[in-house]
Amino acid sequence: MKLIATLTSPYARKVRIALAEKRIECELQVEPVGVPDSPVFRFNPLGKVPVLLLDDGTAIYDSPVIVDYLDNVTPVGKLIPEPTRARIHVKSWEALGDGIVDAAVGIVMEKRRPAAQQSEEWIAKQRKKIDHGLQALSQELGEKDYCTGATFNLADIVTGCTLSYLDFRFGEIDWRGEYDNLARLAEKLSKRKSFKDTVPPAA
Ligand SMILES: N[C@@H](CCC(=O)N[C@@H](CS)C(=O)NCC(=O)O)C(=O)O
Repeated sequence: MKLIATLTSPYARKVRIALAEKRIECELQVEPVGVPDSPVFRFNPLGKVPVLLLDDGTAIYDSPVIVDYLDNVTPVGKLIPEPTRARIHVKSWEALGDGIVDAAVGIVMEKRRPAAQQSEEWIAKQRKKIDHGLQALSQELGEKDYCTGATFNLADIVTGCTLSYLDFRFGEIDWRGEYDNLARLAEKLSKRKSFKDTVPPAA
């Protein structure tokens, strides 16, 4: 099994942390994305990472599908609970975290375009999603130890990757100053080996 990824993708980091937490061995293949002849198109018609390549050549994407698959490969370190309501709660949390990252990645891409082609209005619209998303994450977390209660699961992985991506690309967003509870959670998560081993390299 092989994971096609970049070292800076927050979606790929989610999968790498899930692999580590579940103690699943997987080769990492780093490939460039966002370039016209990216080799990733050979595995994913959308040209996006992460892609999980199974030994029989099957390509699995995107990150929520990969994590769902991995969680069923072994019961070790279950990341998504079985009961429907609990499962949907965790998956909704994943959708929220990924949605914040979608907006953040979108802004990063927009700012790479020539200045004259950038839309301030579009950037402001994405920024609103980030701000509202952070508020929702904090409200949902409340005073709990982990996102959905007393135990670590996929919701925590996604939240940790999301907050860390904001640090990585948007140092000016002071989410720690605004949300004590998110700061506490992020600090706790950053001590896990799976998070330490997947910190993105300096930009
Ligand atoms: N919904 C996808 C998003 C994946 C994604 O957008 N990955 C970015 C890297 S952070 C990418 O490959 N971008 C290249 C492109 O859009 O061409 C997932 O969760 O896997």
